[in-house]
Amino acid sequence: MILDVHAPADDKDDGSRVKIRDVLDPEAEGLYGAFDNSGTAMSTATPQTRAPAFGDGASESGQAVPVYTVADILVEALTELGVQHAFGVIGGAIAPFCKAISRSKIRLIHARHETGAALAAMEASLATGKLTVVFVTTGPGLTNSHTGMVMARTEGAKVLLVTGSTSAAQRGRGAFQETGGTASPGSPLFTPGAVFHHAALVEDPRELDAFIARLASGIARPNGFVAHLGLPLAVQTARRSERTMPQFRSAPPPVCDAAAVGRVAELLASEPFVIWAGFGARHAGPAVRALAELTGARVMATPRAKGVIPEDHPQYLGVTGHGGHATVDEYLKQARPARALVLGSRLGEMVSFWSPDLVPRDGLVHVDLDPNAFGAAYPGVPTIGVQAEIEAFVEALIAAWPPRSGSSAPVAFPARPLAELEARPRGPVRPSFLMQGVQREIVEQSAVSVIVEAGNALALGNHYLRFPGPGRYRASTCFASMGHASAGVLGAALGHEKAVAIVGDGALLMLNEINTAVSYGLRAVWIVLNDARYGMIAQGMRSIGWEPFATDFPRTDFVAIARAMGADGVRVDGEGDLEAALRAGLAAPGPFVVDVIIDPSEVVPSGRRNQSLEAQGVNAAPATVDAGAPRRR
Ligand SMILES: Cc1ncc(C[n+]2csc(CCOP(=O)(O)OP(=O)(O)O)c2C)c(N)n1
Repeated sequence: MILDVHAPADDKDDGSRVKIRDVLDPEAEGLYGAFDNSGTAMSTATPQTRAPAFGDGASESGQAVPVYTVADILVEALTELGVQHAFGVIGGAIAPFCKAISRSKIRLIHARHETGAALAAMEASLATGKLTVVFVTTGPGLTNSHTGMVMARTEGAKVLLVTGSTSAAQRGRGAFQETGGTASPGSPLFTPGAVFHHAALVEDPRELDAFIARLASGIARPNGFVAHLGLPLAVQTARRSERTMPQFRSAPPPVCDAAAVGRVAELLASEPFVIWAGFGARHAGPAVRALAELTGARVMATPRAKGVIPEDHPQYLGVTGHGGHATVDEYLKQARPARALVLGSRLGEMVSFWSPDLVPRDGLVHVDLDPNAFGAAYPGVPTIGVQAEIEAFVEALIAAWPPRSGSSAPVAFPARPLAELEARPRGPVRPSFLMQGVQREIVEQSAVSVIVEAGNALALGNHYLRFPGPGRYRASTCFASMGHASAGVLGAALGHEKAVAIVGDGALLMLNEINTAVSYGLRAVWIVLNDARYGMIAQGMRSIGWEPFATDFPRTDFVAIARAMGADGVRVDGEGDLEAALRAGLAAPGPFVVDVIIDPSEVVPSGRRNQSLEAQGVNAAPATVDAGAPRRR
């Protein structure tokens, strides 16, 4: 008979701490034999073998001592670190960890695909600012999560991937979905590097302390942290007599030294400059606005920085890069500021298209936490790199700004309002008309967040939507996996009162988590650009002189799909129906699809993306090896 103790489902003190009792929880006991590694329910017979016990359950005096499973210890530590949500798909190899989550304060969201779970977790983290957990099983569970983890890294989220792995005694013997050890030699999935800031396969329960300490210090960083913890099944259920709680408390972000700020202030005050705000400035909205108003500098934003200063602010110029605004180029040509102050952007392709037109004559003052950003996109342009956290830097710059400096904006440059479109009586909905509707009915009438999908939605959102503040618009301009918005909207909905995804029909067919949203009653809305094709690909092919091939697919009825999965929806065949449909989406108490039949002939404002593809050799190799590397003009 086993006399050690176990943490039962309903036995909590303050709702987060696991209390210990000296009987074995029969429900948890059954769990060890309850699944095969694919998650299929099997017999619940009492298992013949038990995981090894760390802590023997009895002191020398014969008194029972508390013993905790590693899974419970980990979940308690994660709760302490602020985790609110865990997304994933359960399989046998991760079942004990999931069980521990299910009896904690952390909300467990059981998704339909690991990629969807990971993308939703990423968006939940970005919406809440909290570490979010992804749980997956061995083998395909782990590999399916990979895209989401890469995206989480590129989007600056705080995500911990917890994966089951094969217990040591079964490794190398053809274990089902075998993962870890010799089955994954040197795998980047278990190694810190381009995807994971930190990764470990914990073989001994005592290693957990170091992992949790590393996690605690990692999530204190201002620019995201993505970690992977592989837990063999036997380790999840192993027991220790001591819990491990994170002792680390966050340190203030690094600030650059006052002398460097002073030199930058002198330099920028000497001649007109423009502010180029990036994703890294998203938490520094008030400071960036104050700097602009103090100095008179105009502000341009990367797509992910939309709303850093209100997009109707008189000093705001517009968006750069994909879906960007001509007003930006026109201003730079007319006003000819001397420098750009870049705040928290790598200035990559979809943000700049590496265009020399966006670089003022004396180059860039580039502020970023990551020094690898300096000179990367524009290696030939004079750049002063300042390694600092953006808000702290901008506040220091304001404090150091020389009194009586002149305005940086000698050219009066009115923002050009968007044309007002009338609903046309027949024909499918023009994408521009749809976006006008989204702006009026959703952005201006509510505080919901809007997330745009990889595809035409990305350029449309960047170009047509105008946000009064930061934190309501999500777009991916780095990794941009289809499914980002269609699944990510679940996480965004958990962090806001409601979230709206603008998605292509192809993306929603590739990956949807509508059914998961129904399971949990999430207030997620999908506005579908239903054009029965991979529209961005078809338009892209045309723009580089190709006749589109293989881009069409059968028209899909997404309202029928939504209803079949327990959600609701409405179809929009013409522009006259749009307003009411968007209002219905906004008012819907649960998951809702607005299926909009789109006019595929209206070319979306994708900026220079297709020219950029040509410059990279989509039709022929670039003419010279120097092509695409802009230099000082
Ligand atoms: C996972 C993944 N595969 C392929 C792509 C390349 N890609 C970008 S947009 C696109 C087509 C999008 O079509 P759809 O979702 O129907 O949206 P539309 O452009 O028609 O609005 C493809 C295949 C991608 N971004 N992500």
